[in-house]
Formats: sequence, C-alpha cells, structure tokens
Amino acid sequence: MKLYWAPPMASLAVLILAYETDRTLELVPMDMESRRMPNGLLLSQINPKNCMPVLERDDGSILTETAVILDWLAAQDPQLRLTAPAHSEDHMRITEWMVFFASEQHKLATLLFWDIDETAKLAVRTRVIERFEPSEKALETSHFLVGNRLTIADLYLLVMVRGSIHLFEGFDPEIEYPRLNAWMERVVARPAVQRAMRDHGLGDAVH
Ligand SMILES: N[C@@H](CCC(=O)N[C@@H](CS)C(=O)NCC(=O)O)C(=O)O
Repeated sequence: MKLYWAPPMASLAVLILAYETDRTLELVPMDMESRRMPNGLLLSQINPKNCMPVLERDDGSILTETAVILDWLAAQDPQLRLTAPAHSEDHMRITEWMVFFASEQHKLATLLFWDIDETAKLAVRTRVIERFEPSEKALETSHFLVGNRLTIADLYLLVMVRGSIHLFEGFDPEIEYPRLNAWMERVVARPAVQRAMRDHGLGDAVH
C-alpha cells in the first residue's frame, strides 16, 4: 500500500496506525504548495478532492478522508481493537470524535494555508484551540477517548494537538489542557508513534 503524505499533517496518524498494526506502507511525499509528487504527477490526478492524505490500497484503489482511511486500515486487524465493529456503540463514539476533529478542527486549521488575513488567522487559532476542551473533559474520566483503550480517535486527536503546537505559536497544552498533555505524553511514548514521527521527518522522539 502507498501513503501519499506531507508533514506535519494528518498522514502521520495513518503512518502511526500502520506501525501499530505492523504494516509497511510505501511513503510518497507530496509538495503541498505545488500539489505535485516527485514524479511530477498532480495530487488531483490521484484524488479529485485535491486533499491529503491519500491511501492507495494493494488493488490500486484509492481511499481518501483521514477518518475513513484510519477506520478501514484499523478494521483489517479487528483483534487489535483500534476501531470497533460497524454500528457498535464504540464505533459510533469513535466516529463521533473523528467527524468532530475533521470538521471542527482539521479543516479549520488548514485555512492557515489559504490566503486569509491576520484577523481571520487569529479567529482560526481561537476556534481550533478552544475545541480541545471536549477532549480535555473526556480525558478527566478515561485514559483514552473511547473504551479506555487506544483507538484511531486518539490517533486523529494526536495529530490535531501536534499540528496545533506546530501551527499556533505559543499554544502550550501543558498550560491550557493538562489532561490532554498527559495523554499526549503517554501516546507519544508508544514505539509505533516514535517510529512514525521519525519516518515522517519530525526528528527524534519529538514531544
Ligand atoms: N477532508 C479531508 C481534509 C484533509 C485536509 O484538509 N488535508 C490538508 C492537509 S493536512 C489538505 O489537503 N489541505 C489542502 C486544502 O485544503 O486544499 C480529510 O479529512 O482527510
């Protein structure tokens, strides 16, 4: 399988999941400015939505949308319980979190790469950061977002927090969201996460 990726974006969650499930993905880097791959192919030629990440499966079919890629990949190894059976309560909760991250934080954060003015950038920052509050609250009573075990919802949240630290200068979850910060330290310490961060070009054992 091939993962078309661009750091420090959501493709990191897919790579972590691949390592959690002991799978090998061929990484194809994408230049987000030109939206071209090293071989000159345009992102839109692979994904008409012109968005990352993109997973090309072994049969050549293309899967898009972070939440869907994560769910499909996790479902290949049901015994690991990184997702849950379709239509179960846990699956609904996992999906609920992922749709929230996708629509209320991820897409909003990507506006920073668009041609918007400083006032709009500040509004994006405020909205994205304040939307970590539900996660902070959920982590008051559980070690993870769903079912007290690591799931793909946690992987999506991880890239939202790390992406926000990268994008929003001065955002420090240790100060603003202590439970989220403690959760992040636990998740980041996992060998699969450390390995994915290194392979994703984020340097050594980054926090
Ligand atoms: N709906 C997509 C959106 C992902 C997304 O916004 N990806 C960013 C990179 S992390 C992107 O492609 N941005 C380019 C754009 O929005 O035009 C998903 O959930 O995967």
